[in-house]
Amino acid sequence: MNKIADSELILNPDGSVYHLNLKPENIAHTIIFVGDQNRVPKITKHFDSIEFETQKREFRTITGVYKGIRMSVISTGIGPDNIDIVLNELDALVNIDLETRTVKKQHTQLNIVRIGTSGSLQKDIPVDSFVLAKYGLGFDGMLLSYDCDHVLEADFENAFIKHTNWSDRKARPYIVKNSTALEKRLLSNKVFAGVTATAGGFYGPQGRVLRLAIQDPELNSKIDNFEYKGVKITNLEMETSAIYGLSKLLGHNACSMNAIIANRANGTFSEDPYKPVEELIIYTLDKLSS
Ligand code: R1P
Repeated sequence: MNKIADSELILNPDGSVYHLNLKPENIAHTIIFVGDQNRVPKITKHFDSIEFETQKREFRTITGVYKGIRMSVISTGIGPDNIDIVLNELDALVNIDLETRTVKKQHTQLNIVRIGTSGSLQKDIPVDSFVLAKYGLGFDGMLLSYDCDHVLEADFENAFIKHTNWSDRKARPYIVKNSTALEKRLLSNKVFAGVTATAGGFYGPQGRVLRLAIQDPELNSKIDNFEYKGVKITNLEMETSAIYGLSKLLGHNACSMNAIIANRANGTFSEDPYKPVEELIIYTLDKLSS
């Protein structure tokens, strides 16, 4: 068995994984991701009990029990680069023996649900609504560093690239499906469903113009009116495609839920963005425990 070198899987002196500061016993197998570290206690305040808490940089973890289910809530910070760290280190906690630094024979699967905030790209998906991502569409290119063709939706990607006349100078967009099992548990008529697009930045990469011109000013409207087999691109944020891609590669289940706090199609922003986030937290906890 190949031993993973100290430089490749970095552990802290106490044996915890380098960025997340976690040991295997600190995490549950049902994990909620949020972007903002201050959103972590907004979820765990609903828990019946808390057993563990830690933070390093933007990565804050609280583990406890909600209605009899052990869960961990982890903040990922902003962006796909952070998701690369979080997913790989969480997977190492369950699928690598940290003592021998070898991959375990028995695979452990995690259930990962993101509770995020996002901007809608469709006029009819208003602020304060919820969106579930059937697919993640990555503009960030992060996943493409991995051997990943087998988890990608190639026909869907090609249709999108053709429709948008995507520039070769930018990373190729990639599309990955969610976990159908988690979608079944989380979807209802209170939730819009579609493709969540993920950008590797907040301003230019999402088509926002302040002082800098962008490569394709028409891109957001081309994204709005793209449709593939009846599925539309609903919203734009910064984590979902990376979560879906790495989860699928590593053999974990993932589903991403976003509270819509901005509508990019009509230029509106929620009057109280904390309200839909709080409502999505309660909705998601309820669905995960029923
Ligand atoms: C940008 O403001 C951040 O907010 C959104 C984006 O994906 C990005 O992380 O999500 P979170 O509120 O979950 O962080």
